[in-house]
Parts: sequence; structure tokens; C-alpha cells
Amino acid sequence: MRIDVVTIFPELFEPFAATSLIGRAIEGGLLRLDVHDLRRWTTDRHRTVDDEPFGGGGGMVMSAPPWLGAVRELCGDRQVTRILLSPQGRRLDDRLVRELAQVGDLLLMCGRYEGVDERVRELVVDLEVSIGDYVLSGGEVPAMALIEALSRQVPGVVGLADSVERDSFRDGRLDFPHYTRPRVVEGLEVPEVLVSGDHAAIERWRQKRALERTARRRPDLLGSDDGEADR
Ligand code: 9D3
Repeated sequence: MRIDVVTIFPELFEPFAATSLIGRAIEGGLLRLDVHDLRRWTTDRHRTVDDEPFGGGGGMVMSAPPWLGAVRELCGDRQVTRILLSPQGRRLDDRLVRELAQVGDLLLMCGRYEGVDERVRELVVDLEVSIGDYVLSGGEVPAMALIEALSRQVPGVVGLADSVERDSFRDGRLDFPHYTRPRVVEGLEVPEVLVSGDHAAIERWRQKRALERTARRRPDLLGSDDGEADR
């Protein structure tokens, strides 16, 4: 899978791309991640990417020309899905991650300031994605969340020990509680069944606890109504 990212803060992606899962995926040739500075497609001496909003109201808006230059140069004649990370986007969830893992190469566009000139959407954006209803300062952190979730869907990126199959959300419920050594932590013991050696009993206990937790914390995951608005 190839992912291109356009941002005014490319350095934010350096430690991310070097670390653990993502670093290994790139190293192993399973993922190609190219991060580009939007300012490369500016033409003025100050490498300006923003301007005042028409109609007033304060704040700044990212201007269209650098974005158009970036998208056209990076995509060329390739088939690339162009995604703008924006608070107005479709909320990211497991279903959307799986869809995007199937569409091929992606270009992720990270906005900043009050937003991006509307004509960028009209001309070069295929899809807008949000990671939830809270205010961040730009699309960079959302882009990293999307890249990490997508990488886990690329065959071979997640090792057997960490199995994608066992992950939460695929089967629509939360995880069961986990314990490791030491057996007693400030007087709290590990549940007896987990040290019993009875694997069938352990499996039953885990399923029961996972269901209890899901019912209590995320009933939307259990009902036929999954809590999402109409799609
Ligand atoms: C005043 C209206 N705000 C829009 C809901 C302004 C605004 C807030 C945050 C404009 C830009 C931003 C920057 N955020 C993103 O670019 C962003 C984001 C987010 O803030 N939350 C969740 N997902 C995303 S994806 C991109």
C-alpha cells in the first residue's frame, strides 16, 4: 500500500514513521509512506499557504493553489483516492478503515487554520474523514490515526502474536480484562480461573466478561442499532 501525505508539518510524521509497527511495515516493503511539505507548491517568497477569509470573520483559510499543485503533481495519472482530513468528514470507524484498505493508493491532505478553500474540495477531494467530534488543531493527528489503522489491515504488517482476527470491533464487542505478573498488585489478585489451567473455563470466563463490559459501556455495539446515524 502506498500513502502520500501533504502537510505544513512534515516533521511531525518522522518519529511516527520510524516507530514500531509502521517502521517495520515500511522497512519490510509492505507500506510506502511519503510525506510532503505543502510549502513546496507555493510560489511567493514567504511560501504562504493561507489568507484572510472572503466575507471576513477572522482566522485564516488555506488557499487553493498550493493544494491543487500538490495533488496534481503527486497523483499524476495514477489512480489515487484523495482524502481531506476535516471536522466535516465521515467519522472514521472499523468499517471505513476496511473500505479504505481496499481502494489502493491514498493521498492524505492535512488541513490547518479554520479550514481549506472550498474549491479544493470541489476540484481534487474524493472523501473527507474526521476522527470524531472534538476539536483538534489540524489533520495531522487524524492522518496518523488513519495510517496506523490502515496499516493493521495490510497483510503481514501485524504479526501472528498480535492477530488482527482477535481484535476488538471485528466481532462487535469490547475486549476482556487482561492480567500479567505479579499475581497480587496492592492486594488485588488475579481471578482464580486464569491460573486454573482449565482452558475451556478460561475461554467461557473471557467471553462472559467481554459481553458484560460491552453491555455496560458500549450497548450500541450489541444491538442491531449500532448507534451510528443512517448510512
Ligand atoms: C468553528 C468550527 N470548527 C469546525 C468544526 C473549526 C475548526 C476546528 C478544527 C477548523 C479546523 C479544525 C482543525 N481540525 C481538523 O483539521 C481535523 C479534525 C478535528 O479537529 N477533529 C476530528 N477529526 C479531524 S480531521 C481534521
